[in-house]
Amino acid sequence: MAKFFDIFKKKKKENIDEENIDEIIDEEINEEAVYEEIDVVKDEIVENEEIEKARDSVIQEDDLMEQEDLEEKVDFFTKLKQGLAKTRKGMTDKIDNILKSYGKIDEELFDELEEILITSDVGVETTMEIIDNLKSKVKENKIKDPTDVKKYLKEEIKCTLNKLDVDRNLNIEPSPAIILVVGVNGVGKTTTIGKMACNLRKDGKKVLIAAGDTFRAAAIEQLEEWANRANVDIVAHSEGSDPAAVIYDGIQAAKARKCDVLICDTAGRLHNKKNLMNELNKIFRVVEKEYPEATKEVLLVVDATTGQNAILQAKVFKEVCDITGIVLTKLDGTAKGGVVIALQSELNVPVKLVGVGEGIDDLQNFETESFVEAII
Ligand SMILES: Nc1nc2c(ncn2[C@@H]2O[C@H](COP(=O)(O)OP(=O)(O)OP(=O)(O)O)[C@@H](O)[C@H]2O)c(=O)[nH]1
Ligand SMILES: [Mg+2]
Repeated sequence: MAKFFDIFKKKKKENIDEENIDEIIDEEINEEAVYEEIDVVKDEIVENEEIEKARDSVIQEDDLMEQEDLEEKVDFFTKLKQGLAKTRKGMTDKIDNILKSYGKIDEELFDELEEILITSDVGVETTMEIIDNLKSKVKENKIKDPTDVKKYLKEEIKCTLNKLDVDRNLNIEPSPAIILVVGVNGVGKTTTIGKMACNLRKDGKKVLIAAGDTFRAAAIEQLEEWANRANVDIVAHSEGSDPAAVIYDGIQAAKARKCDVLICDTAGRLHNKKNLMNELNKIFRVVEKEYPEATKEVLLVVDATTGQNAILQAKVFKEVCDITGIVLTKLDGTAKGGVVIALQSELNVPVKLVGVGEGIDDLQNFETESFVEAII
């Protein structure tokens, strides 16, 4: 650019020496135009440089976000795998050993696989179905090597889990939404609410918790602690007060504070089905009357370490209320993670979240693909 200016300056001097006024005038007019053009070019260069700089920073930001997404995904999968370590040991290692120990594929091999699935809490009916389909696939594809059976077994399990063609995302759109968390005592309701509140807040949602378990004082304090950890607000009454009244107040507060999601804890220790039904019905009536515009999610929390009992509980709750999703907690504490498969195939309710530890980050969305890859 400097060279360009020098040529102009030189040319101007030469013209004055020749004392050709017209030419000088013409030249000056041209010169002015050229200077103007140069200014435009300079502006364009600056503009282009700025655009390039902005583009570079966007690209860098995108790269960073992609990198973060990838890291989060890797982290998510590692955590899931760690959480499912016991199940992997109980299921995968056994399956691998059986497949390696057989020279050919026969009826006995299928019997052994069947036993491993049943003892991992996949459930008798579901296991039979998986093994029958596996037999047909092995025959169809003329599989001869027992170690090749694993790939087909994985596919069959994925197929069983995917049979339920539903959205596994929490039912919280459009806002406002209300999530009722139900389940028997000790399964992990309060812990799940804390973890879920934290995840939703991180997703940019304004979250409020209602302490609907008024059965014991400690339950309210425990939930308050989780609300603090998750950095969200909580509405609570004192011990022994009416749970439906707490939910009522929670709804009014959620409306006044323009919350996106209201998460309600409930008491689990109701001794019989009639009691449970009465208590939950009262809460549901309050929700219907006071918050008809809210998107509803009814999450049943079950404890994976209780195995077949978790399925029984789910069946009872399904009769009492409209469960829209299941949270399976304590998957990290059991070798029988196969219960996920039984739950879905026997109840036709999607497992939406899984608990893989006691920490605030230990609640994950359930994804068929990563789950099956983590256990088998
Ligand atoms: N390892 C493990 N522990 C969990 C998980 N979820 C909950 N827990 C533990 O299970 C215990 C019971 O959890 P709570 O959240 O109090 O269960 P709850 O259903 O609210 O129980 P009640 O209020 O008594 O009905 C606590 O010690 C939790 O730390 C999980 O995913 N993994
Ligand atoms: Mg609780």
